[in-house]
Amino acid sequence: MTNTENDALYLHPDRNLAMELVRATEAASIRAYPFIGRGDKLAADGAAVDAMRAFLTTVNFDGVVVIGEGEKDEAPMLFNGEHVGNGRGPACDIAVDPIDGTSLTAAGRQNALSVIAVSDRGTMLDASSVFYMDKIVTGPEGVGVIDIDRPIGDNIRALAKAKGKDVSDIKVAVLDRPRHVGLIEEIRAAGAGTRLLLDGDVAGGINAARYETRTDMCVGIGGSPEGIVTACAIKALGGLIQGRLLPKTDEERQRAIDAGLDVDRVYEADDLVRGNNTMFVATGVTDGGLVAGVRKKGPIIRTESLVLRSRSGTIRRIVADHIADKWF
Ligand code: VTB
Ligand code: MG
Ligand code: MG
Repeated sequence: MTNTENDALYLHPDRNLAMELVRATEAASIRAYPFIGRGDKLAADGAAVDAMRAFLTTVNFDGVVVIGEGEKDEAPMLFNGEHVGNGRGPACDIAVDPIDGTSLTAAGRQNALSVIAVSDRGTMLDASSVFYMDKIVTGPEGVGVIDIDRPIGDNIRALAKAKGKDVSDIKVAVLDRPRHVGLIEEIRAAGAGTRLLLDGDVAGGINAARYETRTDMCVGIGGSPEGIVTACAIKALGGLIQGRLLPKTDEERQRAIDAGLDVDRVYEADDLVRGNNTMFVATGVTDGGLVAGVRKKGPIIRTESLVLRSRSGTIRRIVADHIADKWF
């Protein structure tokens, strides 16, 4: 081995991990394929969870699930604290969402993704005791400019200025929920436009941070697991995320406090996931703005995935053809 090769290994001991993990999100998407549009979200999720879990056992790493399926989507496995991977290789925290958008998948709607995020062991915030998080996500232009505590109109104007855009050209992604009626009004009153999401604020956040999309910002209350996962992606893409946990009951608030969480604090990207070694992989389940959904083309199943690594600052798009006979 040459010195350069040696250095490369030393500097990037887990460089291939992201590329290995993408197999697990591909598998989850492929297994979810027969359930797209079939009206059974639990069956879709179950198939994706099984596939992801099976694939993860073959991956060279020692992962502990910090954000799992259990609590939120009532899925059977990949629970918080579960060890995944073959136990050899880097010690990591892992966040999984075998399908973000199980209802979208069951309905045959767009924007369902299979997602994994990984960071060094002990760096991911375990926010599993609180279901919801209020968040704001933008691209790099928002850093030092956006403040989740200011009125949305101010943030929109500040971002427009930083981006050199007219406010009327700013598009803000928001989950289409009754709780956001007021927020949506404020966004429009500021002169910006909304992109209402049925589900899937991970994809919404990533699209807000990517430079070539039509979304400039993603705001509002979504899942707190999705907030951590988004933070992993944002670290790789560059961009801003701020989040505040939002317990709905006194009991939930107390559970958060007992878990060492600060429900008044604004968590920045570096608080949601520490360090600069985050990886994010996602494969499309159904078509979306981020990646195409899994599709069958004759004897082939085609998947499209995104692989982000913060340390290298790379964004890879991977299209894979899988021989359908081997899967079904
Ligand atoms: C969001 C959305 C997810 O949960 O995080 C949402 O991005 C939050 O919960 O796709 P509500 O549905 O109660 O608003 C999902 O819809 C499902 O994980
Ligand atoms: Mg899910
Ligand atoms: Mg989800």
